[in-house]
Amino acid sequence: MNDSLNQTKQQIAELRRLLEDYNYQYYVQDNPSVPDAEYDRVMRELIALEQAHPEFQSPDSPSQKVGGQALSVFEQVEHRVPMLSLDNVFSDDELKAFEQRIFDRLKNNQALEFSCEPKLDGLAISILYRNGKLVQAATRGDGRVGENVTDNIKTIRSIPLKLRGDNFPAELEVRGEVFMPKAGFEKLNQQQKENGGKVFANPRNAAAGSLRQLDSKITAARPLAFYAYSVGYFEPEDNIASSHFARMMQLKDWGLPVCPVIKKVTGCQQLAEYYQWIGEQRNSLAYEIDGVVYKVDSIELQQTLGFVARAPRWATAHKFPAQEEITQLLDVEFQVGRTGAITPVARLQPVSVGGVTVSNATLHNADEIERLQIKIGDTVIIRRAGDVIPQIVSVVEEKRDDAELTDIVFPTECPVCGSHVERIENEAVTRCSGGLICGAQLKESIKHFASRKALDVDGLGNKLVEAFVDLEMIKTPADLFKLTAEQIAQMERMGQKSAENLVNALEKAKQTTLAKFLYSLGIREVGEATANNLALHFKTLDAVQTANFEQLIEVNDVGQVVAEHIVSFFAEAHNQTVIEDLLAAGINWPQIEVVSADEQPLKDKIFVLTGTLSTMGRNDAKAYLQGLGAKVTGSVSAKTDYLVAGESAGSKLTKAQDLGIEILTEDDLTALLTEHGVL
Ligand code: D41
Repeated sequence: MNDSLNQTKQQIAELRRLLEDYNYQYYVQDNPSVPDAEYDRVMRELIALEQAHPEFQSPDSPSQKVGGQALSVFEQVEHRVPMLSLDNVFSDDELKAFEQRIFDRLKNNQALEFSCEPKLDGLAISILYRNGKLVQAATRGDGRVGENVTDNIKTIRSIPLKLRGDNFPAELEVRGEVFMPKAGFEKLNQQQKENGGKVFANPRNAAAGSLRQLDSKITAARPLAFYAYSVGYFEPEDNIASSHFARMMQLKDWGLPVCPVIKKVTGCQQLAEYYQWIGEQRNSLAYEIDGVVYKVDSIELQQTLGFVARAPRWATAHKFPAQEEITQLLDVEFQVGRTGAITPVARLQPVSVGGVTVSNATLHNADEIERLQIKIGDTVIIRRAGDVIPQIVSVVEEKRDDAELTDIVFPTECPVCGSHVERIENEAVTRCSGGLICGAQLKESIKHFASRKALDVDGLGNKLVEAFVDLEMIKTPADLFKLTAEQIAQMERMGQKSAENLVNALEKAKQTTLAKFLYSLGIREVGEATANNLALHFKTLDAVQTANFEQLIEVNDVGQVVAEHIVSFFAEAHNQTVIEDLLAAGINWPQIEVVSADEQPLKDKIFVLTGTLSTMGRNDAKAYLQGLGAKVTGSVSAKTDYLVAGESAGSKLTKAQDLGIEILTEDDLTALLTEHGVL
């Protein structure tokens, strides 16, 4: 080989090593070492070199993660060691019985060590590494024979194509779960909806559907992830640890991702504690789980215990109570929201789902009804996940009795005010065109107007607002300020005292800020942060009202859609009248000081936000900071001035600490924003 070729070869090797390192830092250590843009740059460089020099192509190059030729069928693969299944327990009693069976078999009652991990809701696969190189991957199938999905598995970024270090067995079969993190699942379904593709019912189906693609380029585009959970066949035996937990740590050293909340415990009581602990974190985990798995930690004891009917005696899954149930769709009602959006709501035969009685579920919009092909009277599967409104997953076709079904008819008139409804092309939402003439929109607008982040009227509850509107005592938000204590005292469950308190609260609410006033108007897509940016940018109500589209999109965080909503809101004569009435009622705010761009208090300071903030969204925080002149970036570097660390901040926090960057807590941030008059 000539010198220049040799150099290219070395360059390719170096780029591959870099990318392998980045992947390891990112997926296994959970500590990204470079921004995504840098990763992409190196990847592009590698791909360009490999294309120019096909002689240096290699099946284990990180560039192979983009997918290859499509297959016509999946080949069958026999597993070297069968992939066992898992038994389940559903209660503490069943858990005790599991431990007792182990004691009986071992003829020993000594508390045992267990390794515990979440039970991911994905699909099991087996990956074979030969001399550290990924040579084959197969689905579990029936446990004995699975499907060869090597090309697809190779596209998953967290799965290394080459192991790290040198003390791994020459033949090593790694078992684990392929899954789709919640965020990726939401995003994928959004894309599928937009492109008219299949919408997946849950992350598990999405993961399975994505892995079983004959064209690995499709799999490559799907946000799949992997955690290893056991070792299958290996040879030679010298270097492998003798406990499950220690083996998982070895896999991690060799570059394979292992679930970070894996834990070693002793005895049945601690198993129950682990179950409780994971249950508490369930909603905040980035992926769906349906329980936890306990495994006797000693491999020697595992071998003594053996298995029955394909399930090991030394392991069990402790499942969370079912989150899905079957029930019947009794009726569909249509609710009208603040912006006129009409949402179909399913009324269900009440059923207990994981301990909570569910009698309503959202059907989102007309597309969802179409997708589900659902009719009133259908038997349906519903799912409750965390605190979100229950959803209908699917119709149980087998239980359909056509004679008992009624079609769901989307209304052509608003069910509340009778105005015509409109659906803009390519938008999923159907809206009532009635504006504040519509009682439902009026009620929701007034609730919003008086809410804590808007004018913050103390003592004006939802029921009271609804009653005022129903009795036609209020026709616009401005009418609130005309109410007298005598009128209010007439209302149900209102005494003279609380009526007076409400009048006082309304009086107090008149003193506000321009940002809160703009937010309180309920302009579509104008949240707290946008309202704040508008106020900081334009300084006066008049300037906001007269701003045109081009001027609006100059504002931080205001895109074309928001700008259009703002323009059309102020163009509406009716809205102008409401604003005039509100100002006439005495609503006022302090003048915003005009600060030139170079006097912005955080001018050119670079902030990074990480973790969860409890009092505001990360986007809000970003907009507030930008409003003060700061730059907000995604990754920590030596140039970063401040890192704002919310709840469960991870690798960015560690990195900032390492670099000696000033760390702000959420309280520090709130204090900073308050100091500059933003909050
Ligand atoms: O997270 C999982 N879904 C998971 C599945 C896990 N964490 N551990 C598992 N361990 C096993 C044994 C004990 C047999 C090695 C499993 C599974 N099996 C499993 N997944 C599908 C069938 C069996």
